[in-house]
Amino acid sequence: MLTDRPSYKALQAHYQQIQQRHLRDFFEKDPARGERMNAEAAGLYLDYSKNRITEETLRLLSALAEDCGLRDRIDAMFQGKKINVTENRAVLHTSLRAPRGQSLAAATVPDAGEPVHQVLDHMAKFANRLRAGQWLGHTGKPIRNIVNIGIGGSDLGPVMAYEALRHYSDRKLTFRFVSNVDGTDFTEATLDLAAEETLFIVASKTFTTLETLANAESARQWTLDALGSPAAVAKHFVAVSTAAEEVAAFGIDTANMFGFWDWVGGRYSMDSAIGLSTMIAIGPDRFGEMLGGFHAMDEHFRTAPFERNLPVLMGLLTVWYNNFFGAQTVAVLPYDQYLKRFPAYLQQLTMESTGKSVTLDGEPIATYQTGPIFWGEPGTNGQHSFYQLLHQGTKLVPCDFIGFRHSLNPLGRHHDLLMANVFAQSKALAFGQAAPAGEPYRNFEGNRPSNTILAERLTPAILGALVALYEHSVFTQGVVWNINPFDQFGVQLGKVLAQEILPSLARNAPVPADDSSTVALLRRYRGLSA
Ligand code: G6Q
Repeated sequence: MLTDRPSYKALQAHYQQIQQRHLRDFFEKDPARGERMNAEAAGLYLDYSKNRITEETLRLLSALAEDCGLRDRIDAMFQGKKINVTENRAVLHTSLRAPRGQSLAAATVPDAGEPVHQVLDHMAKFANRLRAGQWLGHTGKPIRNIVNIGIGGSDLGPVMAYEALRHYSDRKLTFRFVSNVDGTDFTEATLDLAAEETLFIVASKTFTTLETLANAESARQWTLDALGSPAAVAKHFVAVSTAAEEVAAFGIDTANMFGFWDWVGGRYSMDSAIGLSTMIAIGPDRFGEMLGGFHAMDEHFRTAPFERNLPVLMGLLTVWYNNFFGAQTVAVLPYDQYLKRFPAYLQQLTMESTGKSVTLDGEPIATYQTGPIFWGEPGTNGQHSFYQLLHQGTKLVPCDFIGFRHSLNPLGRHHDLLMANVFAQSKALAFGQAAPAGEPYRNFEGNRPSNTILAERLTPAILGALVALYEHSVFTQGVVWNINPFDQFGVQLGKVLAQEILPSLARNAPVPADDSSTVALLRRYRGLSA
């Protein structure tokens, strides 16, 4: 067990020594700490000096990572070992962004080498045709609207990346994302679109996901209603999937299918063919730059010493607050409007990965906490809503601030106003301010930790580096907690029960014997008297 490790016990003892110390005190005793406690990689600068740590804390956290075998686990991932043990799969999203001929796993997992680039070439050919107005719909008009249908990992990455890189996107094209099985999602997304100019990308690794298939069926019906002929499907539907048979059974020509592999987890798939909508939006070259940013961070993670390794540092700091300070959450606060869906994306990446309570050896975890709750909103909006709790609440919420030196939309003083807020917020959180006499409600106790991540500007490469930073931070946390960050059995039970319940929603079906709450709700839903 993690808590039995001497390196963990050493951290517990160290925590007792420094838990009362204030960030004001850390900076007074060590005025140069802001110049020293930073690290840089792949275009990202991380200032971690406003954390409740000393050099000794970092040394002990690094020792914990060593003790937990992080170095070997990193190598095992990059080499394509089957580290997703519960699903008996390799975990090779890093091979999706390795330059041609450079996948470290290709020798053992051949698909992780050249086939990755063949799919990228296929995607590029398709994206270029579509962007040039040469992919024609059933009536001969060029496609102008792209609707991605997918959910979870097949939605959150594409929608986040589309929003994040909108500045670089082809404005002649319209992009929509449909995920929810709630018919409102599909209806609103297609309300103002002409079917003859609309292409659906059905993105589903398994091609069995209920929500996605229901939306894809409705999309097919919508297309047939407008265009009249089943032949239209071939021109208006493409698929991104690992399941060729299911794709063919749906009626999509597998020549218009973009494949990937079982070693790409859903929430780690935005740089696979699942990113087709991103590539159509920004073009293959910029998509390649994004992959380059991912790869630069991968190489940094794989080779940099732990004490200068951004994902390792961020992962270990998350462990520090989660396991020693009892922090329940982490707030991610991007000061960039284009990153408005980044916190939502991170929710899945982090919580589906580390929301586990069984170790890799199948032991229940009783003596320590695993994944914290990740949440957030873009600044400065969050400042006018929940930052109150960050500054004066009773909970400790470590924060990640993300900002850029240059705006993609320079407008008067806006960018300086925005960035002044980043620096002010992390300062206020760290150092606080004493209340005037008799006004305790004005007290800012401070000592609230944060990281600040800065980059030049939000480019495709920087987005790739940022996502890889969090992916590998999550990996680091998973290694320390001895859990599998690559499965998601927690989503199964609800799915199974929904299938069981579905028949009893039909008008004449008997109400099943069930728990009294479920029965009462079913009766209410069906309009039956109690
Ligand atoms: C992510 C999960 C999950 C998955 C969706 C969609 O890691 O596995 O969010 O991406 O359930 O699955 P399909 O792509 O198979 O439709």
